[in-house]
Amino acid sequence: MSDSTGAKRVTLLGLGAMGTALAEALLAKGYGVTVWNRTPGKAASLVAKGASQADSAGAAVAASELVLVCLLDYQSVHDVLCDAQPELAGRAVVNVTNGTPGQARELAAWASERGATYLDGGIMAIPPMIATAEAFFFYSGAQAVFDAHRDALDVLGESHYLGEEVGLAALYDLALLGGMYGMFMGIAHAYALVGAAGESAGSLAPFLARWLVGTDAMVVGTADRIDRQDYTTDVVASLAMQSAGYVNHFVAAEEQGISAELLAPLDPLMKRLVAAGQGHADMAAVVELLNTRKE
Ligand code: FVH
Repeated sequence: MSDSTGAKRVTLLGLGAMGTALAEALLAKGYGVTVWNRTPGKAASLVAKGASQADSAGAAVAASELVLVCLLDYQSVHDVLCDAQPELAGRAVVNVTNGTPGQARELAAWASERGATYLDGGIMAIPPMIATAEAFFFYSGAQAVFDAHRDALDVLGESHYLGEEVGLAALYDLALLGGMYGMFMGIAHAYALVGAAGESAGSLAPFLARWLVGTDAMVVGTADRIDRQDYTTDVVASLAMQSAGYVNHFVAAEEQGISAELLAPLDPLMKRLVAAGQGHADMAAVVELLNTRKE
């Protein structure tokens, strides 16, 4: 859908930190952007840059074929889209709100019942990264929506379409966020440990950054072992060795007067594998214990 100037139109529902960054990126590339937000005052800076502010979610949805949704959570998405139900038919809804694969499947079915096509998205960026080379997005669901609106989606960041299974974008998004939070647990523990000894975080930072950057090889190597289901060949750092040394984290934490609770969950998993005779295996074997559907 284009306006009288020929500009392609995009509607954006939600003007939090991320929705505002998405709208700004589209405006900067010459898209005609209609915005709506529950708290209307947040649209002022975008209107000053050329956005049109709709006075209801329904009016915003009516304004463009492509409707980008960026709200706090799926409850807010349901609240907002329910108010715009009559206008949804014929719309391409691209929802980049964080959620679960199950929520994405449920919303896709709900949208389809109302005549809209649905693409789910996961944003792998923080607002200042939007429209830079560092930002990337996962998409899954209706390929027709992805293909038809790829130009607009590519403005926001590098687009990765994962397939028609609509839950995949949320799955990949949560997988990457899980990796990030796991890394943050290690970072927090490291700074707490040195901090309790009177060392500044800044004195450790260059070494910690160098150490963590080196984990990219571990990411790829672990994936290879998991996909081959072979945790034993070429092991240079066995579970038995790592489990034996892991206790030092708890002893040192106690000596320094800090909690080691962020590191604690890995300890019993390593011990279970060693007790089961897998001490010679690689740490990647821990993944096998996390699948609770396996007997
Ligand atoms: N910001 C970030 O770094 C991350 C990066 C990765 C992706 N996430 C996800 O993006 C979604 C939006 O995040 P956000 O940063 O824009 O969040 P807020 O600034 O808190 O804005 C929230 C917007 O949602 C509106 N809202 C909340 N509840 C309702 C509701 N019941 N009905 C209608 N709108 C609602 C809120 O409106 P208002 O408070 O201004 O009236 C904001 O527009 C999110 O899924 C992240 O996980 C961001």
